[in-house]
This record gives sequence, structure tokens and C-alpha cells, in this order.
Amino acid sequence: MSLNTEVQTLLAQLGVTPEAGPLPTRTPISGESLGSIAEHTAAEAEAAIQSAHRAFRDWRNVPAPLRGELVRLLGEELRANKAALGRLVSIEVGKVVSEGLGEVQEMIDICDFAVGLSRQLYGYTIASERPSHRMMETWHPIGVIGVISAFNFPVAVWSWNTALALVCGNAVVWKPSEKASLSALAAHALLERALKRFADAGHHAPDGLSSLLIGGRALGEALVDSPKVALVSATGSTRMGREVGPKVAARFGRSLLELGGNNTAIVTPSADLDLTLRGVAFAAMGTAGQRCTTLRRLFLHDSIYDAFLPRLKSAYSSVKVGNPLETGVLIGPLIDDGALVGMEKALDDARAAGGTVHGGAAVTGLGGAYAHPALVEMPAQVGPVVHETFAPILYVMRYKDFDDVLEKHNEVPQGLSSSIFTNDLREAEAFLSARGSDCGIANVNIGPSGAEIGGAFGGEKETGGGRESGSDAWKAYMRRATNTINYGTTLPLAQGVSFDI
Ligand code: UN1
Repeated sequence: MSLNTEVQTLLAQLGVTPEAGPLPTRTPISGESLGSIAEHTAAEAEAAIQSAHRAFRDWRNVPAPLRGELVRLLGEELRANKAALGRLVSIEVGKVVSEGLGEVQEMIDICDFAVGLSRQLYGYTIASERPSHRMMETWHPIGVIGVISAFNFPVAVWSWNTALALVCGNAVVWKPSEKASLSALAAHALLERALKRFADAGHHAPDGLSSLLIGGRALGEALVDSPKVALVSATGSTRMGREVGPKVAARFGRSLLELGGNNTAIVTPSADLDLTLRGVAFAAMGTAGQRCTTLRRLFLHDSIYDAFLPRLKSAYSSVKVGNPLETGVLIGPLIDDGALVGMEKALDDARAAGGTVHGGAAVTGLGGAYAHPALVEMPAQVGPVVHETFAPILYVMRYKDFDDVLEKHNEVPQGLSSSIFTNDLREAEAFLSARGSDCGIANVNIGPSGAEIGGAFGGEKETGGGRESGSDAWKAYMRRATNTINYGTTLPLAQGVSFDI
């Protein structure tokens, strides 16, 4: 069966019949076309925003636990369709099978989390300085949430935002990557099914509560520019975030930015090297280096460098690159030829900066943009090492002094994820302390990628500062009102001010 035939079967199974149109879709596995589909116009984007705004005005009045019921139904649909959606993701963006399934599992997990959250949108009660007064805070929905997502997690990132946004009482308009339109159509169809079941059970779900915009950049711009979009949650490159952030700020909207990472592992003299090898291999080569959390900088202590590097090299040369749907393959294709060109350029730049490149050769003849993962021994943190290249390149550097490596670690402009491999309590705790990693995610004896949904996800500096998913990330999707209630018969003023009339 051709991949196109399989995709059409999966789409039918998932209840999607894409309308034909000018937007080409393809699989990076073979380069084969998956059909050309209809795009939304800018006018349709505007209409979706308006209708989402109307929907929000209703949805905000639905009790949060009942809003949670809708997300619970979405979780059920995802559970029932995990295999089909996971497979579609694998084919459309080239992930190995278990990672396609893992992506859908991440969606299920956030739905479960959001259902619980729907009964836990807690505000504080605050001691008032005035007699017979009570203070508290209340969290309210904010409006339309615009979600702009990237190709590499084509459906999970939408679900992190949408599951939270919906229980928080907001409406959602989603602009996915045009490299992953089919997965987006399928994921959204599952939400539509959940909405139908919700309505069939007698609950009110307003029209336009969630919509999907298929197409290019102009649609994302509509979300960024519309004063009706209260929060723009955008995942992508730092370059994209540099455009989105200021535009949204100029209209005093909120943005939640998940941008580039340049993630690390520091391997110290006491590290368990077997565990480190597995942690480093998954984090650096998994998803063909196309996670924002992918391990890109590896600092090896001088005392273990010569023992560890050959083991890593042999893991790199034995890993199977190829069709990600085949058993045993761990590295699928890059998303497109442009990504391969970017990888080759970074390797050239690394050589020019004094690096020694192991691996990294393109694999031809498969129809897609395949490459062997590259390990690059660098004399210093220079050249391409300080940039994010969305490809499986791991820069390896030697260090001697722990304090010095902490400085080096934080020297780059990005601040997403980081890790240390050590059995030394002092090093581990120092890495997690204020003088340690400056990233939004800092791990011990686990690589930087593969975060669970229970924690807040995101990073600092050029990574954009946003937090999605677990912990109290929901607060970004709500507004806080501070309430002071006077249940006495006098009117004492705060700070002892008197104003007698
Ligand atoms: C991304 O690459 O945009 O932590 C998200 C991870 C995944 C999410 C990655 N849970 O690697």
C-alpha cells in the first residue's frame, strides 16, 4: 500500500474528508504527495476569530467542571483513536512509530490533567489589614486563544493549549504548521466529535468554540493582529517569536512564546556512564534532532571524555536511519530538503570553526531528506554551537572546572532545557540552584527532552519565557481579579489614610 493510500484510509477512519484545494501535502518519508487540500482565506480567519469571540461569551458562563467534561470526552476520543492518529503523525512528519504514538499519549495526558484542573482553578484568600474585610482572588477566562503550532509536535502542542484553554473558559482558533495540515484536521475532527457528544448529552457548546485554520502565514498573522485574540500561544523559531511578541505586545495582548532551544547535558566525573549513554542518545538523536528540547550541547568532563566519546560514537554509527515506520529504525527523515541544507551548512560552519565532524552524511535514495546523526567535537563554544539548528547535530566539548562549565552552559542566548549527569549531590544541587542552569527545565540524570505534561513546559531568554502544560501554566489562559469585601459597617481605608467628608 502506498503511503498516500494509507493516509487516505487513516483520514477516513478518523472521520476527515479534506476538501481539495491548492495546498500541497506530502510525507517526508518518501516525498510522496498526500493530496492537495483547501486553504482558509484571511476573511475566513477573521470570521473564525469573531465567531470564537461570540462562543467565548457563552462558554465563560459554563461551570468549569462541566467545561472539563468536554475535555474528558476529547481524551476519550484520543484514546479510541490513538493508533490511527499516531500513525498519521508518523507519516506526515516522519516520526518513528513509538514517537507518533507518544505524541498522542501526551495529548491524552494533558486532557486528564485539564479535567482535574477544571475543579482546581484556585485563587488565594488573603488576610486583609482592615477589620471585617476579606480579600481573595478570582480567576476568569480571557477570551479567544490563538494557537500557532510547529510541524515537529503537530498535534500535542495544540492539545496542551486547547485542553487548558477550554477548561479555563476560553475559545480557541488554531493555525497549525502547513507541513502538518492533515494531522491537524484529524486532531480537530476528534474535538468536533467530542463537542457533538457533549451537545448530545444535553450540554451547551457554542458554535465556533474551537476552529482550525489551514494554510500559510497570513492566517497566523490574522491571529497576531486581531484585538479579539487575547492570548497568542506560538511555538516555533526565535525569528518567528521576535515578530509575534512585539506585535501582540503593541496591542497589549498576551503572548506565550515557545521558541528555540539549545539544550545541554553536562557529564561529570561521577556520572553513571551506561545511563548517560542512553539518556544522551535519545535526547540528541530522537525525533531526528527535531524537538525544541533536543540535546545539542554536550559537556564532557576531561576525566571521562576519552572513555565516553568512543561509546557515543559507536552508538551514533550503529543507530538505524531510514523509514521511520520500519521496526528497528530510530531516526527518520528531516522534515524537508531545507532542513537538510541547514544541517549541512551547520556542519560546514563547525568545521570552519575548528570542529571535527563524525557522521552527518546525507542518506540518498529513500526519497526524503535523510541524514546520519552527527557528533561534532568542538574546541570551544563558538560558531554554530550557539545557534539552534533543527537537525541531529550534537556538539561535544571538554571541560575541566565545574564552575566554568556552568558559566559556559548559560552563555548561549537560548534557555529551554538542560541536564546534568552526576552522582555527586553537590554538583546536582548546584546545577539546579540559582547559580546553576538558567533554563526553564533543568534535569538530573535524565536528558533534556521528553518532558512529562505535569510540569510547566517552556524556557527563558530567547526561548521566549512562556510556560505551557502542567503546574500552574493554566494561569496564562485566565485573568486574575483581586476582590476586597467589606462585611462591616464602617469604611476603614487601607494604609491608615483618612478622608472624612
Ligand atoms: C517541542 O519540541 O516543541 O519535552 C515540544 C519534550 C516533549 C515536547 C517537545 N514533551 O521533548
